Amino acid sequence: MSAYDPKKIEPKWQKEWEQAGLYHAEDSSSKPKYYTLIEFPYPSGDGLHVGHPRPYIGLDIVSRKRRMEGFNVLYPIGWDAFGLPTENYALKTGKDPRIVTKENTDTFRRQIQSLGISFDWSREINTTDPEYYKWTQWLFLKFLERGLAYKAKMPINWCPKDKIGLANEEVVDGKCERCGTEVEKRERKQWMLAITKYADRLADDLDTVDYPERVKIQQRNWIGRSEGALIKFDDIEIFTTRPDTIRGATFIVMSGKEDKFTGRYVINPATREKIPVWEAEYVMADYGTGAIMGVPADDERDRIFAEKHHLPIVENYTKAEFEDYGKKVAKYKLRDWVFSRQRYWGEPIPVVHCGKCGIVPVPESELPVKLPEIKNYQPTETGESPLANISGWVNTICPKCGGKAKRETDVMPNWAGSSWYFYRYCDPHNDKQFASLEKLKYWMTPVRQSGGGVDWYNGGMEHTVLHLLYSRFWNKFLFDLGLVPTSEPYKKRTSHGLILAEGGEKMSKSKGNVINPDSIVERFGADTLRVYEMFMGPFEQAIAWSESSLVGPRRFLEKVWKLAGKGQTLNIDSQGLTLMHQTIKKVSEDIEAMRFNTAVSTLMIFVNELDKREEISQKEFEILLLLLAPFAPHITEELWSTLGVSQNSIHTEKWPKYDESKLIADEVTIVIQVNGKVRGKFVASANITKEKIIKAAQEVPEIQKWLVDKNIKKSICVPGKLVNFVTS
Ligand code: ANZ
Ligand code: ZN
Repeated sequence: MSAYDPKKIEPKWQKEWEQAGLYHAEDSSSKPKYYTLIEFPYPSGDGLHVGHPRPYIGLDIVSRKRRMEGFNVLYPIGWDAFGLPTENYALKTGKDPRIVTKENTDTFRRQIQSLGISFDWSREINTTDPEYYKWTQWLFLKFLERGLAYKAKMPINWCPKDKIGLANEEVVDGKCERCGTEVEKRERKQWMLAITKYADRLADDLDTVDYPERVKIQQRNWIGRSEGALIKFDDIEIFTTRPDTIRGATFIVMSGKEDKFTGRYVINPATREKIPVWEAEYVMADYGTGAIMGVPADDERDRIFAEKHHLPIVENYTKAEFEDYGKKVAKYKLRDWVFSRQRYWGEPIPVVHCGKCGIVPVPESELPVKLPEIKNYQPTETGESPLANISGWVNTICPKCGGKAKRETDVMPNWAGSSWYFYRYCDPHNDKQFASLEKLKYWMTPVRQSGGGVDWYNGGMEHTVLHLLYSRFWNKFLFDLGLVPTSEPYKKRTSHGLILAEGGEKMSKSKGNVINPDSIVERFGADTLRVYEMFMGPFEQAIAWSESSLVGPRRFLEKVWKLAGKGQTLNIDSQGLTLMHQTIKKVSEDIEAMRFNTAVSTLMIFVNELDKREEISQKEFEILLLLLAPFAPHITEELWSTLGVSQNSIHTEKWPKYDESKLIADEVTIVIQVNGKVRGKFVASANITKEKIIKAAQEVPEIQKWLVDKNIKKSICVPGKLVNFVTS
């Protein structure tokens, strides 16, 4: 038999699978459907690094197992390609961002395809494709039509270095998430999306989905719902979650830039006392009513403020009944979503400004509003988009009155295209609709379990309050319009850990520690890379790359390869049978729980056991290949094709089932020691008693020489495993 050579077999099978359309999802089928989704990548100029494929391989294993279980599986991929890195690169090099995007996606596609992931490439999408962003613009117009997209003068987060307005979510500790520059506040008219209208449902409906608990907690905290009361102190209305403390309120504080007494007094409606009105920075302008009652006895910040400014503190006062003050209201930390960016490489917001008619939506028949091809991407100092300089594009005709009008020059944030991409995969070539309801119903509504949406969505923890919340919001809005079939977009969400560089640092181009999968595939093969990435540690945890550890998985696959050349027997002994069924059970369950690392080690144990034998049965070898197929699709396909049991691809064969009655061994091997040293072994029935073990072990021929002329002082027995004779 020839040596294992992944370079020979991997490209061959990849080509064959693609030609046969093996992973193409059918839009209707007698099989139940299953929709697996990974977060589509941003095609950066650095190319793929070894961290990218970790989630792709994880869900590839799930997808492949589902196909073998008889599901019609949709496992798609595309490119989330608008955004700053490409624009900044275009700025630096003078290259058209379209060309840059094309080059980058070509590289990413080639690299991902070399890993043998079972994506349905016929459904590939790209958010920068006008045929795609036409529908992003169309969906925006729906928000506008329903009054959920609006323009407002907002103090926005402004990054003076990137010269761009940032969403709250893009500001980390007061600094720009992209470049680390201190963020400034600027007033500007911005497009907003009214996500706060959905705050309650976004929080409540978390109870209906299968997400990791910490993801739910993070989303709930981000939404930040508090139940409290609005109470009027004369004409000043305050928000409190503790109306029962009103008798302890000795001052009012309104939001302001510095601590200062306003000179005013108001009456506390509970005590009828005159209390002073102050201003301070610790009261946020855009939370609650922007004013609070100061209760220094019960609130820490109020106490500090009172002590600093010598305001009265009433320690013992009678608590009021909650019900006495006002009706209950809910306040939220969540803010409406700043939905415009003053940059070039994004979806143009499809409206025009007309002197007579005001804001006029671009008619559907004129979509997409295409980005003009321009030479200069430089953002303007005034904070306007580079599009504002393209007078031929900006000046247009009002669709309503036919008069002169100007196009909106803001573009959408790069969260727009990813807020709905999972619908487009269901119907990627539709030129009449963003996706037909019929196809969405097929792919997104439940077949077997309750709840609907994408069956299994895996992505990074860093997207919990950004993409994951935004897309839930879009989904709820579109659900209310009857355009999508489920009230939640994703039924189940899981997360993977990052792959770090060898030293445990984050991989980054600037640190020069990025590992490119190409060189790994070249030296070890894609199957080894796949098995290694699944074996390296628990899937949800971050873990450092280790080049030297790749040989383990490679040797494991070589062993599998060599098993094909072993002598064959028709019989499986009872212990072999037990191990086989235990392996099926463990690997099946581990995949469902994303315990890919222990699934691989279970397969390794199985292989080591088979490797020890002179002969193995065809059945055991078949089962091994079937269980290994999702992890190492090429080597298993190659060996399967030479077995001659079937003409089909291994990836369309049935996933093995275990037999409950075979899980417990009816025979065991008992090791015999004399004075602590292993001297032999024998096979016995699994329920053999201690007494019988001791007796039978002494009769084993190779043991007798160790016991001749010796007195057995003591026999130590571990039932089912071992017996040790201590002699004098
Ligand atoms: C009186 C009081 C007594 C309060 C007490 C708390 C404890 P959460 O849970 O975050 O909603 N508050 C209201 N509006 C505020 C604003 N714009 N900026 C800063 N603080 C504000 O907190 C609600 C509580 O935070 C409110 O209840 C109010 O203080 C304060 F023993 O009122 B409390
Ligand atoms: Zn007009």
